[in-house]
Amino acid sequence: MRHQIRNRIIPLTLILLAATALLAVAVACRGSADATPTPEFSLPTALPSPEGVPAAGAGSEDTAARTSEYWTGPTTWEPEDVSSLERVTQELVAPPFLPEHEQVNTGEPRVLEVRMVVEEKEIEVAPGAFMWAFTFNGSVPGPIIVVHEGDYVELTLVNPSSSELLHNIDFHASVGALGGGSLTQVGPGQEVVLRFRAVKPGVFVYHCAPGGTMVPWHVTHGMNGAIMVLPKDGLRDPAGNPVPYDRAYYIGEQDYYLPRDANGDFKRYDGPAASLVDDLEAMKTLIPTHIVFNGVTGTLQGDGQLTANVGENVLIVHAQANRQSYPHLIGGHGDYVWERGGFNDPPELDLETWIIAAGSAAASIHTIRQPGTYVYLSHNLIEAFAYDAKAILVAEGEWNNDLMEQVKPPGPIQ
Ligand SMILES: [Cu+2]
Repeated sequence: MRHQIRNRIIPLTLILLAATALLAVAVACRGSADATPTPEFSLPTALPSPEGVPAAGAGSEDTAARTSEYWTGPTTWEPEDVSSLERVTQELVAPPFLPEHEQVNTGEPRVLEVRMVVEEKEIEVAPGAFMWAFTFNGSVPGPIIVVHEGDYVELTLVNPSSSELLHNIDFHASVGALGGGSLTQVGPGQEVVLRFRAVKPGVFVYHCAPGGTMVPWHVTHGMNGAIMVLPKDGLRDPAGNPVPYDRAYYIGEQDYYLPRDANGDFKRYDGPAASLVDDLEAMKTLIPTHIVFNGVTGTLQGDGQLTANVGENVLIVHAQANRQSYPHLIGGHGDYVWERGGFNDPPELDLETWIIAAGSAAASIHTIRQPGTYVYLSHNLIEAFAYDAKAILVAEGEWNNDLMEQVKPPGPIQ
């Protein structure tokens, strides 16, 4: 018996040795073909200890902290000196509005200071459908930041002690450290300051990304927003001519996955973390229970409808942090559309519908030529009307019969 086992073990050992040798050769070949090591990113799912969080403003003596599991940056590090740059505080505002900003700013780069405070709060997504939202500054989506290419964004992220959960922020507009996610982990009662340079002009998503399945859990609980990085000389058409906008709106499209009880009713929970287990099951169906614009159903309709005047260029920034969307303006067009969000790309002209990829934002300018009611929606019409992925835009001004006229009103067939 023992002999039989030994007879099996020896060939097995040989096979394992051969496999190991082959693997070593494969790794060596890969290493010579591609000298850049594959980075291994992993984010902690638990609150880091205070010593594990890199200290703001610390110098090279902080190397040990910065090479901890929360930081994949250089092994030596000196703070960047931005003391000579103008500092501006940007007062963030609730969606669908944008903070005060200039469309053109060809001056020196600036440091824009912004402040975001986490707020975990229960919202009523639709009548009878409650959810604990995880928010930046209390809104879904979080506020939009507007800067110019080359500017620095200096964010103070505050997680008040009233929170239950760890949060952070991943800026798709930034470079390094998982979009800042690994440098901004803040537990309840902590704040952190992150500065990054906006080197790519365009519209970009930001979102909370605390690691693992916490990432989609936080994002689908509303913890996402957008930043617009304008070219220094403003938006341009494909020929390079300026395309200024007269007003701007910001839409965050949100998919929610709310758990139901045995009767099919939406469940309600006592606190932010209580729904986690049920939420993970609901999320993994990949079938949203709600798809809305700006937090809850109907936000951009009725009292919240968007307004414009005939003759204006209306800019709409539309972000979707987790899912695709198909914007369309019923009764109009996307006169200029930066479908993938990058302002280094010339805009597409005169589109009927465009696509927003999951985890991105698009910018579109609509020249309003007729008064009346427009519907800005996702042209998956089930998502627009059976869910509520839509906004109403009402324009005032003079009707143009040359563009459209009802030649004969509805009446009996003659
Ligand atoms: Cu979060």
